[in-house]
Amino acid sequence: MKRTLICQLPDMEEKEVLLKGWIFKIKKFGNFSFVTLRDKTGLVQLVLDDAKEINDLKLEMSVEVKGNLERNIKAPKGLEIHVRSIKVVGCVYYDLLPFSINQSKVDASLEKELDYRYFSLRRPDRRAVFKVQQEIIEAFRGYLIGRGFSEIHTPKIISSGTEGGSEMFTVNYFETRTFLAQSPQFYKQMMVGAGFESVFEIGHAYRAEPHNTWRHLNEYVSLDIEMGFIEDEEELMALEEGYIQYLFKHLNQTCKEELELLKIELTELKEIPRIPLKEAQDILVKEYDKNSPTGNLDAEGEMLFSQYIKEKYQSDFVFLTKYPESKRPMYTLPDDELKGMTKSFDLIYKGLEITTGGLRIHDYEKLSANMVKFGAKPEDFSFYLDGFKYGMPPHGGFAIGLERITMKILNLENIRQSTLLPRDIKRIEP
Ligand code: AMO
Repeated sequence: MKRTLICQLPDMEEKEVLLKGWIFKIKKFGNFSFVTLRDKTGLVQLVLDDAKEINDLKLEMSVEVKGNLERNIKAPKGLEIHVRSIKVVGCVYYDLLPFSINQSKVDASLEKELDYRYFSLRRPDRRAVFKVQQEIIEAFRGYLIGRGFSEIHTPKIISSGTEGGSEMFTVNYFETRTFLAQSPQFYKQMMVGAGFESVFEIGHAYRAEPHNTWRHLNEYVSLDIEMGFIEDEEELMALEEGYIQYLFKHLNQTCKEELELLKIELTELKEIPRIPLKEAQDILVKEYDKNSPTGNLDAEGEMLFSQYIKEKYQSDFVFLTKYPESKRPMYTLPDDELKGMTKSFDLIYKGLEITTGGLRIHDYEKLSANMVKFGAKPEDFSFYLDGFKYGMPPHGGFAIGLERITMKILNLENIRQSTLLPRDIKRIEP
């Protein structure tokens, strides 16, 4: 007999079916029991009346069930399975479950849920986060391939940093000290110059940031884009805005059940306001008496400014533009019309930066000079810099943090909730 998935049951006639899954709930009555079976597609009520079979069942065993599908308006979703036989195919070895997963409230801390990730993800609402995440990636890929982009995969073991600062993990690579990539920045630029013109990558990035916050991971997935022959950063912001509009429509089509389960409503996205950083800083002082660090907003500033934008423009998103040279990596293109500023931007979504992007310096001599200005030795970067000797076109790009955008779409409080198996300063297991 062929297996039926729980999601297929509503469209089937009343007949005998074979289901496979886990025992999610057991409710015993006098001479019968209701058992909820869970598979990857949903939940269904089983009706059992064999006392021995019922007594042998324990929560979370995996089982194969043969029974008759019957319609019953009193049953959840109007369906139940009258069980003829039930076979345990995955035994359990516990006295007490780590915590209960079949109640609406979870009786475990986030840390405990993460310790038992293989178990907590059995909750349909926890797994729903990752279905949404899967579709964020699917939409990213679909949107860009539809616009002629090529997907690339670049090395994560690298010889030098890309983003400046000291936030790098070292790796012993035979006799050499190497690093885990902070981003695919150099390689995505290199591939633009190599003739692909427009590329994207979905891959891990590593930051040895020594702080444990609700928005930082030490390993995250970066959705990267780079494109050649563009004139200004407005084109990049338009591309990202287009992606987010496309994404919201895609999620409403592909994740209807998950969004309902997680109580998320995604309304059509309007134009995203674009505001120079300096103006945002001035608004923060004027409206909230809030001072910002030089050349950036801090976490509180991002929150307050998002609040302001929501009230003024009814937008959950805002692009901050024109960051100062001193606060951007050495590859960022200075803005000739605004001394000391760059042609770069951040995208803030519900109080959190989810993207950095901008135009890059594409002229070999200017890039070498900028490296020196930033205190780097051009010869240390020759593997990257030399590619600029052969007609590198004007180009730019951006990167979206996958866990951050997932977290904000789903209104989660901590980035670890949108990370399958987080790596942070305290956690490298499971
Ligand atoms: P940046 O360093 O700002 O830019 O990173 C881009 C985006 O990646 C996400 N991100 C993180 N997510 C979780 N934990 C972290 N520790 C973390 N660090 C970064 C954020 C951030 O906006 N090369 C440039 C991008 C470009 O210009 O194309 C870069 O990596 O969502």
